Amino acid sequence: MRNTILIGLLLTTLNTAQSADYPLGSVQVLAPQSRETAPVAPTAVVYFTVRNAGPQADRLLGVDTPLAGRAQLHAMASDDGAMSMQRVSSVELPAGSDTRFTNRGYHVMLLDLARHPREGEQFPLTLHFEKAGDLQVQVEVHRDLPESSP
Ligand SMILES: [Cu+2]
Repeated sequence: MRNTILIGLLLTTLNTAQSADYPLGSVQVLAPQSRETAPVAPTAVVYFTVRNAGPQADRLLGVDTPLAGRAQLHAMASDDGAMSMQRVSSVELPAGSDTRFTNRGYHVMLLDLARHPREGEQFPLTLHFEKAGDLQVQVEVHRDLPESSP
């Protein structure tokens, strides 16, 4: 019984430490995460939430990382009932709201991978905002990610 409680406390601590947040003025990037990919996989994805707490809308214009030759903003779109993804040139970040990058909506797609990220690793990703400027975050790599993150 005592051991169970102790393990519970440890897990809570790990979960808190796991989710790093990165503020830049009124814009905040919450819990940037990637999924471990197979060595043959041609791409990797990055998920996070952008919180725009300011009174003005902003826009995410692009991202880059030394891990990949190309990093693109993608959106899921329904094409005759089948979901497919499309590259978008920017993502609107309305004032006072959270914009989620998940497996069901916007996401970052990494192509031309220099190497394949492994569970437990971190890699840098720089986000370019139209108004807030550039923000570098550390993306945490997990083997399994929840359906929608965070
Ligand atoms: Cu994609």
